[in-house]
Amino acid sequence: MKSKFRGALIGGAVGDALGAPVEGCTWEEVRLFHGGTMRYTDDTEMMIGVAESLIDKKGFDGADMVRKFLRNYHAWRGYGPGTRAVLELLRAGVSYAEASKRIFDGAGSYGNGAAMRIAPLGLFYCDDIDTLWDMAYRASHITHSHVLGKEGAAIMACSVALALRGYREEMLNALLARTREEVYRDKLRKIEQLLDADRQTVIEELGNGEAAFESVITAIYAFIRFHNFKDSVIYAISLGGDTDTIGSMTGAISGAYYGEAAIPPEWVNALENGAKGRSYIIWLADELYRIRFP
Ligand code: R7I
Ligand code: MG
Ligand code: MG
Repeated sequence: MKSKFRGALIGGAVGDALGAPVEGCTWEEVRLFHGGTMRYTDDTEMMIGVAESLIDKKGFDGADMVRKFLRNYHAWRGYGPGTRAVLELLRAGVSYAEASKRIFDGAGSYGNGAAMRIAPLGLFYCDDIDTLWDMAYRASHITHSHVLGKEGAAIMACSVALALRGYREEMLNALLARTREEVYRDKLRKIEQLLDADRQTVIEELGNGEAAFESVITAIYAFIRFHNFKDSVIYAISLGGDTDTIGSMTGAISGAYYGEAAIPPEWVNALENGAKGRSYIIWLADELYRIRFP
């Protein structure tokens, strides 16, 4: 179980860092790339904030999570424009109940920014899916008030919890039993018929974009289609589009399922290891584990 906690956090960071240099590229461009130290992006920086807050507060605490996000924020890690705007509002003192509702003309964001950071919550509340679903909505609201942004994050959190508990394809029915939004239900139902599909069909049917409903189900699909960590994450990135985020979410789910030992050591060793780098992320995973399974 401890190895699975590490797998989820390091797996997410590695998927993010592998996908980062090719974010927005086509598969043809992805193939032309690679080498060097791998830097993670906003996906992992925010995941670290979620983990830190859960550890400090021994559970979800919105005001504290806001503080963690602001303390860790480095614009150069490549935040989405909506999240950047919300973090500025929060820094200016707007309450976190309000800030996320002010963007996209009051619609709130349905970007994948809430889903991409949620893995630690899935680990923390792994044994209580009702509470997990509710907490995922609350943790998402800090930056993503659109219901599709929250639902995507709840599905991602639930996938991590189910993977930790040994679910693979069986997670699809468990997710369908929870998910209310039709765009997600529709894509979850398609996964089993797409297991041999070519890339173009997968991109058309499931998506590879920055909207949560264009990427969360794609990450679950990449986990289910292959039978080891490496193949799933390489496949996720090979779809092009929002590569760091789909790579990160696939890495987190796969890491929770297979454990730390399944992650290629050359990937882990290439991951940046300065302040809040690889060693710190492993420490966060161990702390979360220690709190949940004392
Ligand atoms: O969701 P968010 O934090 O973005 C995360 C992405 C990941 O790929 C990271 O790796 C990083 O690169 O950014 O940031 P948002 O700006 O809230 O949402 C992402 C995008 O989704 C936006 O830039 C919009 O293009 C789109 N989007 C919307 N468009 C119209 N109306 C999100 N919500 C809306 C909306 O309500
Ligand atoms: Mg990113
Ligand atoms: Mg991204």
